[in-house]
Amino acid sequence: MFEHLKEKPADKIIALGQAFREDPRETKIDLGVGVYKNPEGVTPVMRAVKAAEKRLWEEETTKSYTALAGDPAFTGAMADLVLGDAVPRENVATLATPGGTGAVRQAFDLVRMANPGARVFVSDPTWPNHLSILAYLGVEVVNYRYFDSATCAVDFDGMMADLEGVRAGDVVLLHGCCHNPTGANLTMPEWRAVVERLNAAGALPMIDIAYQGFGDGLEADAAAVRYVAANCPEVLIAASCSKNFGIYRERTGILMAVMQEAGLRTLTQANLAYLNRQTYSFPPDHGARLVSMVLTDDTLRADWQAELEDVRQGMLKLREQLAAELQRLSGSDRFGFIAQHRGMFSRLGATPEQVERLRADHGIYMIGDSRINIAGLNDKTVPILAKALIDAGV
Ligand code: PLP
Ligand code: TYF
Repeated sequence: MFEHLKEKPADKIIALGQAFREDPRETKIDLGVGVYKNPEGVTPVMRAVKAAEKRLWEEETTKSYTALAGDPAFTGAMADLVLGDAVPRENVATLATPGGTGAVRQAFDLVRMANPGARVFVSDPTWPNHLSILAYLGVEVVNYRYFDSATCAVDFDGMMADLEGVRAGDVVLLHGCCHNPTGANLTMPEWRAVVERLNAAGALPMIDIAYQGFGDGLEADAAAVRYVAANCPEVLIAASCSKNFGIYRERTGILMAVMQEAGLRTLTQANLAYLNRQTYSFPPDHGARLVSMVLTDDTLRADWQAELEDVRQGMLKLREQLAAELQRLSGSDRFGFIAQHRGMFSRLGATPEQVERLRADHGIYMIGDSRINIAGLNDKTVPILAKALIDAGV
């Protein structure tokens, strides 16, 4: 049977990580996969997570199954973190999932189940796994313009023009904050215009939020998703705990379906649980339990927020350093966008040839579309990257 299998395209981000590991040069710099690294290049276990893990080891009395939709303590705490008081909880159905990717997958599956004809509009560019999951599920994808390569900012006019094509029942995927791969984000007035457009068309917004706390802060990064949740009849939200809790390998995420018609909640909740049952039955609990412990214990939560804030400030500082160094070397403001972008990523606007030259000549690894992971830098490597970019003619 296996001979009938076809080759599958590799994940380019993961393949780049492999190439980096195989590069023998000591001076190499990894700006590839979106994993936070401290200035020493380490992805640490966050202090509050470590403390929760210790407490869990001492206090946990059973590892029996939780619930198909996950532990309510986790889904409730995450709904609070993401939604704040934007919508009453009787209007929210929740599903614990393996990572944000699990939430994205279950969301697309729910869309297909509820409306097999739905098209999903995605930003051009978007996270490659959005596209690969949609293709796998056989859901029709429509791109909307998002990034202006000349300014490295959002092409909002292009985006709105393309959203004119949205029809009733379509889904429009938006990044809640810290857009991956560009780092360019909508302003609040722009979010309001998008909501007005989608509501006029009868389309459903789906928000993927994988970096809450990495952009402008925990509350500020949730402002858009809260606005959309409060102002649209139905919204899907996929949130990841991988980055902001640093628990990548624990696979912890949540899907939320928000509806103004509270009478639909029981039906929607049952369908969410059904999706988990068909794919993997009970979702993983270890990471979810750590998250709910951290979020509901005042001391752990304060320490987690302080560490997350240090991480965020560190990335902002690197952005400013890189923008300033590039301004100094180029004698122009054309790299100012790096300090404007938010989150882990910036798309620099280099050509694939320039990206390849940076790798071959300098051992600097970034994604082929010139996305860099800001957290891959430190005080010493910022000037090295800046000089290499100018040398490569970026
Ligand atoms: N969505 C986006 C845009 C991401 O960048 C990521 C990245 O890691 C995810 C979702 C999901 O991540 P995970 O499945 O590791 O929680
Ligand atoms: O975009 C990134 O780098 C992160 C991490 O298949 C990631 O979202 C990359 C590839 C992948 C899963 C996660």
